[in-house]
Amino acid sequence: DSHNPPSTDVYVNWTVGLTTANPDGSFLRHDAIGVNGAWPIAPVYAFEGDTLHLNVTNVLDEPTSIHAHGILQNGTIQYDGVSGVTQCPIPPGSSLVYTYPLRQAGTYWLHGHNLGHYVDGLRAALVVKKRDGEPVHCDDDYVISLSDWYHQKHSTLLAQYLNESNPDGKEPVPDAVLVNESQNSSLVFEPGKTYRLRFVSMSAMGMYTIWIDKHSMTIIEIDGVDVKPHTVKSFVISPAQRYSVLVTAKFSTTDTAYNYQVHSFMDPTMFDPPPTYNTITNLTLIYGKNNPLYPATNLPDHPKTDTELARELSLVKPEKILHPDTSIKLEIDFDVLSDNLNHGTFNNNTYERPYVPSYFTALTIGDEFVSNPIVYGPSTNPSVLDYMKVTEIVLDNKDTGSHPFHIHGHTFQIVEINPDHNYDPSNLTYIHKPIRRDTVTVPTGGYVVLRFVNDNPGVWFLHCHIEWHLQAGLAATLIEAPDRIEVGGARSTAGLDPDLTAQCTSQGLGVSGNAAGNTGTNLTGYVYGPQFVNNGSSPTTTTVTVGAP
Ligand SMILES: *[C@@H]1O[C@H](CO)[C@@H](O)[C@H](O)[C@H]1NC(C)=O
Ligand SMILES: [Cu+2]
Repeated sequence: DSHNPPSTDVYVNWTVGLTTANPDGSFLRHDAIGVNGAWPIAPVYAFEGDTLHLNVTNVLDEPTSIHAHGILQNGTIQYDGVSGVTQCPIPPGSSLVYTYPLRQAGTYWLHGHNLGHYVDGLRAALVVKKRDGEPVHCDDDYVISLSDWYHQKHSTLLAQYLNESNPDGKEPVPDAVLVNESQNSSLVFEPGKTYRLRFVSMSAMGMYTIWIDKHSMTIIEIDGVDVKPHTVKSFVISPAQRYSVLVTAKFSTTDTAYNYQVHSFMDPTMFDPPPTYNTITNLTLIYGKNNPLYPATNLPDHPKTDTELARELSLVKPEKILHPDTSIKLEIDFDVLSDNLNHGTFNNNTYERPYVPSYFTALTIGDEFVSNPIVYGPSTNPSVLDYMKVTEIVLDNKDTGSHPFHIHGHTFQIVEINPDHNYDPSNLTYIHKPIRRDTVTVPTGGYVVLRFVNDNPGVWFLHCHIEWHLQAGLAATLIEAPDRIEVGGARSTAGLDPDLTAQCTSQGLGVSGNAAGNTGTNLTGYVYGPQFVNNGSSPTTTTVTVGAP
């Protein structure tokens, strides 16, 4: 409506450093990562059409970077914030101003994209409101973040996880489940009003089932994409996903005499051994500050999963199923590789960060080689996509856990999702009116087929959003329309933010040439990731890995 301000520049200053945090009240951490000396980090709010200027100053003693999850960065990929893909991480003592227009209304989040920093706390919601008013009425709008919390630093836990003594790849078990980064958060509900609750999962690993005592939820948005209102009792949200739901407050005096709880249940069976504490954390909806709590209801029986919602939800702007020009099949698995560590793999190949960020390779390698996947380095799992063609990606899960996959630079149609068996081209049941989102859970022993138009030239990361699995190499790069990748009107690094190139150089990392910093396809000196050996059963060699930390 006309009350909303005209497009503006939104300036946010984040000095990223260590801070104290004790969100579960049982362990004071001095090495949490916060912003401007505080944690949790306040959400960032803007209107569609605004330009965000996120000035990040790194006062940690290790490099960092910030990604805006779900923001498509069309034309602004230099600020996508992925270390090793679109930039070298910001070194200690340096700053980078991430500058990009916010063209998409919806619920997003900002998080560290280097060294698992978001697991240590470097995460915040990013809410972009529609300038002309939301299509669905609500009286008020709240963010509810969901996260897991560890008492130890991510790097300490990572060293235990990626360790020869952990050949099964058992992930670190969180010490607490948080809602709005707390275990006793609350929101005020006024009788009869309708609220939009924006659930944002900032989880490192946990999947949460959400329900509210005696209140139903009407889903209206998934990952920044508007869907037709669909009422559910409960749903499952995976790491990095978002759901906006409408909830209408009770108005009868019998009902408003109570306060009610929003429950977030983390499935303990994902962990080995499963956590023994109560993995349900609640947020209280306050109708009156002295009201008794309405008796808590139990975990509902069939919470809606990605698999069901992909068929039950429909887009506000319906789309027909896209017909693919190219299909890329990625088999997901975990194996002990040649470095004796358990890694995530696509088609038996694990991701290893290149010496030159892949986007810089695309800008500098030259016309003759820019569309040749070899120049990006075999250990970046590169796929080259042609401009305006339709890409299909089959994520076929051969692992015994489910994995939430995210693609940077796109929302994608989910045209098939099946938890019952692995991919079989002769046995597919397509979803003809697909939804779109940017993060999808690939079920255990099942698969997902997704499709999108190659309309966003750039180098986009495709990875599991379980942060442990990303660090274990479950990632790939999409080199999209490389012949059209340019910055400041040219395919060279001259038009880049000069801080980006300076920050690579100051850390001894490459800014031009192929993945090894050479010309053409000469990969002399290229550091491959650890290799697949005999089904991982008998590792023989150890690969020394270098690159950005
Ligand atoms: C949260 O709600 C659940 C029931 O869903 C209950 O078991 C648990 O004790 C509650 N937690 C707290 C801290 O009240
Ligand atoms: Cu995973």
